[in-house]
Amino acid sequence: LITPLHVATQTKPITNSLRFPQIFINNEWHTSSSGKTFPTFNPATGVKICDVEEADKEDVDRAVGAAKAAGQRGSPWRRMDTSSRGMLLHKLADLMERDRLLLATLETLDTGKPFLQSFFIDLDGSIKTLRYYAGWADKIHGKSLPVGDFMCLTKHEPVGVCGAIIPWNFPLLMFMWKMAPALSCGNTVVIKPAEQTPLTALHIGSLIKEAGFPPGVVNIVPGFGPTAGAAIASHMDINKVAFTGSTEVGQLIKEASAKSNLKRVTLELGGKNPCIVFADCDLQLAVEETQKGALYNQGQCCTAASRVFVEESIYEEFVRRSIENVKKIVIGDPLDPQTSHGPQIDRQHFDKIMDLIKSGKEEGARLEYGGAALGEKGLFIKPTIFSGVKDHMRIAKEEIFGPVQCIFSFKSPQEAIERANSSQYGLVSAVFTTSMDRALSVSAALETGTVWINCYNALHAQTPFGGYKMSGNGRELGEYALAEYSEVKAVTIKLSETL
Ligand code: TXE
Repeated sequence: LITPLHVATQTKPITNSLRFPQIFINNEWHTSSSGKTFPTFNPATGVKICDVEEADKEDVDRAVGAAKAAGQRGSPWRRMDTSSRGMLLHKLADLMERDRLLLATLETLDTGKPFLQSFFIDLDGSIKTLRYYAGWADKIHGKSLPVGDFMCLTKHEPVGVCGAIIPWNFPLLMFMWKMAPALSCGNTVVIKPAEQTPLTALHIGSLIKEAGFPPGVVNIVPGFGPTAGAAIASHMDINKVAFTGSTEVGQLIKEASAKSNLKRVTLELGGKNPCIVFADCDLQLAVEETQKGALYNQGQCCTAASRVFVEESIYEEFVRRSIENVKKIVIGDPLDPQTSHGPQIDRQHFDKIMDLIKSGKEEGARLEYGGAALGEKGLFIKPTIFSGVKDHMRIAKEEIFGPVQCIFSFKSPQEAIERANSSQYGLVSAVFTTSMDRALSVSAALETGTVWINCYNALHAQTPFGGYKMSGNGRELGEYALAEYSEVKAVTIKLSETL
């Protein structure tokens, strides 16, 4: 059995491993220019883990200066053989494997997510993302295009300094989704982790240095959104920004880009993700996958299966089995390897979820399970199931980002598709049926960047991920992400001699 690093008091020994709760610029650790720090807490206990140096605009400026210098023509990073660039990414992945237990423990302490999920899902996904893009580093190249009396070459060049603004729900994984393709394409980065969860990002800083990346290639600026985050979004020397977070902040980032230097923007925002469960499906599979989709990571996923449409003839049985299934969830200390459900990230978020649960009850959805906090204090919410949910209810329209499964019923495929698509969001969707014919025609009609068939949350480094509509712009992961991190230069040569 894999267990977390021994944490006798849950804070003291682990803080000994946190040698550097500081700002990481040019492979060195810095205190903040303002002298300010901010605390990060364990959401399972409310206990402060440590204070972290708080980066502000001035620190972002220094980080961007370092990143710009590191990526200049003639710099060691720009001149590095592309295979060596890939080897550095592999080296970082090796170091993450070495420190996997520490990183998973830190991730669980800072986010409250169950330890085995940190260890197997977050760490596995992060390491695989690095190795996937390590493999691309020496395979990114252009074409030669014959055009009459000209020869045209295309070259794929780095975009330059890339900013990344990371959320708290998958701190390490989102860091890798952004940093790995950026570095693979030869860019330099300035990364702001979420203020709730800076710790694993900072440990990665120490591994970046140990792996041997030249100074300034990766810079990490822990801090808050309206200060450090906004400074990245509006910086004149940042050429691209990648953001994962709320739709509201996504709009601010695009606006800041437009008003500064028109930097490229990729956004991965919210979702209100529909699952369509047809009567001919493998019912138990559909029950388990849709529920895992709704409740995974305490429901704090942009991919959360937040609208489950079930065909009328199997609706009652589906609800009955969903209630049976939810009873298997073990709520508790996220550091206990038996635990499968931890606390929400912070009080503000907890209150938002509880308010939406209240609205579901008031608007007439049928509470089948949960619907309350666990205990008087703390941030734990019981996994919750509502049936009889109607499209006009707040729980049907707003992103809850909490452990709430909403079950709807439908009569015809046309109706299900129409209702599934009637959302401002378009991130992911899922179809459960044993008819491949139906699965393919329904997936063609769904307006989402990903459609899962008979599975859920099946994310892979090789597969592009991103949203339609207000779920975002651009794609992360896979070969598609490389285009987001490269400029294509056309070099045209006039051929004077025709032989
Ligand atoms: O997100 P924010 P919050 C959704 C989810 C959640 C809601 C609010 O519905 O309930 O958003 O969560 C930085 N300029 N998602 O408040 O504020 C911030 O510091 C630049 C979906 O945590 O968007 C953090 O690093 N940056 C989601 C990051 O943005 C700013 C993941 C995300 O924080 C900024 C998280 C600003 N003005 C929440 N303001 C997903 N898609 O997975 C904040 N930030």
